[in-house]
Amino acid sequence: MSVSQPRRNVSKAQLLRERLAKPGPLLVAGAHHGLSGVLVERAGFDAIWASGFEISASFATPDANILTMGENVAVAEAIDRVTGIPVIADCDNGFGNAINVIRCIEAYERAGIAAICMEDNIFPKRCSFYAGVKRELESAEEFAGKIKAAKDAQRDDDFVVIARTEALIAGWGMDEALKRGKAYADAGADLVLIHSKSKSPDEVLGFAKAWKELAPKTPLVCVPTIYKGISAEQLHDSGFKVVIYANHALRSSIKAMRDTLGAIAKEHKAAAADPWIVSLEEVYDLVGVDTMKHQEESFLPAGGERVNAVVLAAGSGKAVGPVGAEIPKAMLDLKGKSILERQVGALNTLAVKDIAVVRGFQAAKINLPNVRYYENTEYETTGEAVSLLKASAEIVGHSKTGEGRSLVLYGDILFDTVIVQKLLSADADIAILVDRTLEQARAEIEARPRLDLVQLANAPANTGARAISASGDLPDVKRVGQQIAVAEAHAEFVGIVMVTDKGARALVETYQRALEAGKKFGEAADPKTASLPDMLQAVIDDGKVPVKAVETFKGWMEVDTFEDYQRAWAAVAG
Ligand code: SPV
Ligand code: MG
Repeated sequence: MSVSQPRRNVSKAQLLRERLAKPGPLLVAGAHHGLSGVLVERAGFDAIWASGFEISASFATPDANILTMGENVAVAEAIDRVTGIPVIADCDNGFGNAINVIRCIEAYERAGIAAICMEDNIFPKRCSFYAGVKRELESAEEFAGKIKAAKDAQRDDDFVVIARTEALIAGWGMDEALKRGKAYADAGADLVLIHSKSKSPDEVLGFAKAWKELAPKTPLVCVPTIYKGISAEQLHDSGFKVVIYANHALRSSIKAMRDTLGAIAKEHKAAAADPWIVSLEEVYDLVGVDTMKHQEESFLPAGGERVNAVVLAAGSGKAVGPVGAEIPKAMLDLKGKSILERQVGALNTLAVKDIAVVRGFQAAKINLPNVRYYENTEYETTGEAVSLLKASAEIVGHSKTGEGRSLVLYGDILFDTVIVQKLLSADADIAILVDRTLEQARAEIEARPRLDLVQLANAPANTGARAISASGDLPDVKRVGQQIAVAEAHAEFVGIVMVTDKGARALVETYQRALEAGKKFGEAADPKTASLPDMLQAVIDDGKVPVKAVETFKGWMEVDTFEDYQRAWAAVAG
């Protein structure tokens, strides 16, 4: 199976023909590079207009045949390469006479372009909208010859040639426009584009009305840039098959770039740009970083360490209040993305793509793609330990060599990737992330119920400076659980554990033994209700595999109460 683009057995030209044969208007939007092409496709348009206006502007040059044919083809090809819908390339006037057109068609067809559009401006042209510039048209006869040359030059029968007349733009009147349109249709144009810079659509609507009598078999194309109030459906009802929104992606990007740069230049702070920018993750998504990762897995020699993750997400959001009453807590929305989606995104940026989620309360509501699921159907009467046991196959023996590492995390926490990166670099069979802010904020911690606290053996001096940068000897965890007095605790358990295969076995086996024996386990009276800290404590008490602490100062949030939820909303990026 391909891990990149889907295999295609129809050409883009054929695809365009199929789309043209469907009822209703064919919606097309302009692009000027691969990325804007991808955005056009994702917005749901039928085809992409490789706009001369946009491409010229992206080079900061006027739309006046200043760029060469080669430069234009290269951009159209770049757009076509990264998109699955047809590209209709704006070829201006074919970059010369009929002889130039022949090479132009050859170049665009070779580049995979489905259709080209050629206009009857002389070479060099001037953009249809520039005021006060010299505007001349070729003779209809000369331009019809260019259309004939184009149709003769194409190799794929499905390749589409659109002829565009500028007669209305040049002020030569409706009769001339119709005469030219008809001459180009007779010369073999597959479609005819009538361009207008009138503020009212009446001009193009008048053309379309007359066209029905004149050349009903040749569909019409329009570009409603200046007469912008009319809908594609209205245009379609009046006789237009193809509607091109030619330059809006470019113009919106100029506004966004200008405002973003203006804000940074004014405030001298990157955060000033936040209102106008997308997240880095959105960029990764648009450029296919995920696909590249799959390709790396499929085609690069295996090496490095494979890390997987198990998210314990069986609980409900009831404790958070009415917003969470009817959903799993992990599915609580934070500015359009659930906690779990944010966790998966963060894990993915850490190259942890192999993710399993243990569901329980309202399991069907957790349905993210690219995640494996386990069910703890007894979530009401059991604890995290039972949930983790359901997914124990994920952490015990997850790598064939036994060298892999696994993360186990609560489904209600948000975290900075850097702290998990630090956990992953710990040289230990079991390491847990602990937040040492506690030592500076005991009063605040005292006020919060049911916190998982941590006591360290030989706790190192608590200096924030060391917390993120330290490597080397990690302190041992002596106790972890909710019954530790705050005054005796050194840290708070963040809810993220890293285990090697050996660590995973210790964690699972000590718990399994306790379950079989059915006696008190850690702080849990019944081992069935045991928590993740109870499992860790059992391993510590067993004394065979040390549990190490990796320190952090904040860099994470737990969503346990409504106040937490509000704080999380304020903290996350949209
Ligand atoms: C373009 O987008 O380059 C076009 C359409 O040709 S227009 O700018 O309206 O002429
Ligand atoms: Mg153009």
